[in-house]
Amino acid sequence: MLFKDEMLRCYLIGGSQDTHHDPAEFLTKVEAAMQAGITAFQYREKGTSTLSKAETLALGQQVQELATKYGVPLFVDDDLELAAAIQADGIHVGQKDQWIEEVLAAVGDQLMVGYSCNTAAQVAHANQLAVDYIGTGPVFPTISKDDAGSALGVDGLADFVEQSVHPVVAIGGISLDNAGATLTSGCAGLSMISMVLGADDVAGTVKKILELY
Ligand code: 3NM
Repeated sequence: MLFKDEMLRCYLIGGSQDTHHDPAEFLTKVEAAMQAGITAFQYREKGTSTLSKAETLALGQQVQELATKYGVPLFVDDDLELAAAIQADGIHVGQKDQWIEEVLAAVGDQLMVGYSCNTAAQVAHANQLAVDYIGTGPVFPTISKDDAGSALGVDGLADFVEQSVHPVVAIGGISLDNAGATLTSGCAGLSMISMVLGADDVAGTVKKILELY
């Protein structure tokens, strides 16, 4: 699948740890979000996830079926083997994950590749690489990642957007209250976990994000 900047507009991230460790609730919410029009989904079993490797694969296969049904580009966080096993469209690589150069050499021709950048030096490094997009944050304090570091704020994000040759998807603490302000940074889109997976009205929340464009 060819990468398009529009894929970053409403980019949902999540795994079973983000829905009270309940895979059924996770799938229900992911399906509602896909049906409502999220522009990409990243499957991420991480942090406090309690799933075994086999359970992660089985849930990933169900996510892949939903992504195919709703035509949503599917990324996998930091696991090339899993990405291949569920025929994902892309891989997202963090600074503490596998070396981005190795991932690009292995699958850069076959998969879309995203890369997390949290400092100006990391953005400068990404500018030298053939990644499709960078994820930059945390823009605001987040409850979803223990080691996310201090918040950049919208001005810090805007500096990175200006510096980056790649489209930037903003991440970290994005809510309906700050989404509009975040977009003033010039970022290509918004990625989120808790705003959508923690919402009672998943579809309504996704639609409100899409209406910002
Ligand atoms: N990466 P929420 S912040 C997965 O700053 C992730 O790189 C971050 O979750 C980074 O939308 C984050 O619930 C968690 O704040 C985002």
